[in-house]
Amino acid sequence: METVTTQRTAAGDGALGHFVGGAYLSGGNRTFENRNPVDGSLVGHVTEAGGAEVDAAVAAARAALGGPWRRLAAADRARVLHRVADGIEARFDAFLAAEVRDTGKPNSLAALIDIPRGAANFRVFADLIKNAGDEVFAMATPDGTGAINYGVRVPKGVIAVICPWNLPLLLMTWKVAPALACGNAVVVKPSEETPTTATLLGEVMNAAGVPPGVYNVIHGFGPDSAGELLTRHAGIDAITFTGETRTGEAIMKAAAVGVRDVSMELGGKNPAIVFADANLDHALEGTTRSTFANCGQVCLGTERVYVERAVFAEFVARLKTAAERLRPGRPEAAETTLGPLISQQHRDKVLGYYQRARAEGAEVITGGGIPDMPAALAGGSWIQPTIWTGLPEDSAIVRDEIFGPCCHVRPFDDEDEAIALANDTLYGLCCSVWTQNLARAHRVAARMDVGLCWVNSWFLRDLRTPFGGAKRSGIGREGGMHSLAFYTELRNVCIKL
Ligand code: NAD
Ligand code: 6OD
Repeated sequence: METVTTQRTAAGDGALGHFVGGAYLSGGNRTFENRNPVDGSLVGHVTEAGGAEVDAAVAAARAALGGPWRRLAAADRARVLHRVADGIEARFDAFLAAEVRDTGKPNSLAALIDIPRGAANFRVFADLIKNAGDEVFAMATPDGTGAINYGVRVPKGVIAVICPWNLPLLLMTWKVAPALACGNAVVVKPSEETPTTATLLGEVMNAAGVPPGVYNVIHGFGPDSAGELLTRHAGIDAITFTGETRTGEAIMKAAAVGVRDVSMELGGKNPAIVFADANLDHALEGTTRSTFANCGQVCLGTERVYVERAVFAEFVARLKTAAERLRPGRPEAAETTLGPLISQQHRDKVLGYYQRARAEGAEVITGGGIPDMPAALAGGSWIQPTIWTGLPEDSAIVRDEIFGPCCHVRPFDDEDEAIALANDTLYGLCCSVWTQNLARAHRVAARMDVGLCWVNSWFLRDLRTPFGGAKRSGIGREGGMHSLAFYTELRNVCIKL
């Protein structure tokens, strides 16, 4: 493997390399293209890891496990992680530019959500590990002397972190921060669509004093490439994954060999329920965001909306107006409120659903195609925000996760019907319930088959709370102490007095 300079690699000038043992490396099977979804232009080439690079990254992480990181006092690790957060904030513009080039999302969105959350994830888990207490149980013994049990958190080892492309820095650091806080070493495999911010983070890790090998990044695809090589690697102790349910199933099979632990944050087909007693302005604002934010590419996004019949017509008309007000355009333009989809391939998939909806007789309230864009942006993967009504609940449009800026809206007549419709899905990630009736809010929340239930809000996050999905939306919970539980082995020490 050839070593290349940090500067060249992180700037995207030449092929983007892996970050292994604190240095940037090229080498691997081949390079692949990273394209900007705004206009299809080439962002740069990326080096795809083969077996040798994956071995090197895992070896670097294993070597780091024997080094100082895991032995540091939690407060000292926390100090380093705060410096990582400082480093992201100090290079805010570089992270913003990289994230926007890879994803095409508006600068305003990435500056408000993605990059600040990248830093916040490190601060939250740094503070949490510093203040985490341990369980202690005093017990009686037959001889009367007694015994004391206490828990000791030990790092799980080398964690593989496999990431999607929709919120690259946010979702990667959401897992890397608690893993490092607990004293583990990580090997990150960013999505092939969005490789840059994970790579840039290597520079920040070095500057913050994270020892070499604690944070590693390898690039490539999933099946028969870096992702599969990493998840099958015997040197990996646990796998944390965010992505599609089908990919999660493949990774769970890989994890079964060697009985490795998994955390799975998977797909969704999330409902919103709007009762006639809701504050309709708030429900519309929330549903506009939950359906169209990030061009619908949010796992928590709403693709099914159930609206009480008394307000159905008004709600649909106003959601249509909100969708038609969205402005696609260059990410840096202040008026841009809608980016493109991540790739032409993903647009083909979403457009396939748009065509299918028409063929199945949906009423297309708005959208359904590709917007007219200026010639300079014609190579981008632009798509219209789309709203349908009139499809049966067994339509693929209502059942499959589309992951685009679209939703199907259907009226309901009473609370029981709304709950039954919302729960009639293989997924169970989240829902939004809109009502001003407090008793109803509690009643409905108790009956939703989901991991996260928002009432009169959407994507309102306190990072100490459990995050994860029910049914095919995932296994396990991360967030707060739940992350610490996943990223550590809890050892019980029993001392006879
Ligand atoms: P994806 O499953 O296609 O890919 C995710 C990652 O897995 C990529 O890095 C990919 O290279 C890798 N991968 C693919 N096949 C693999 C294999 N066999 N072995 C190892 N690695 C493999 O998902 P995506 O298209 O990048 O992201 C969109 C999906 O992610 C949607 O389904 C969305 O709902 C889901 N998602 C879920 C959450 C959540 O918190 N539940 C958050 C964000 C996205
Ligand atoms: O906010 C988070 O911590 C989180 N995991 C969000 C997931 C968004 C999905 O696209």
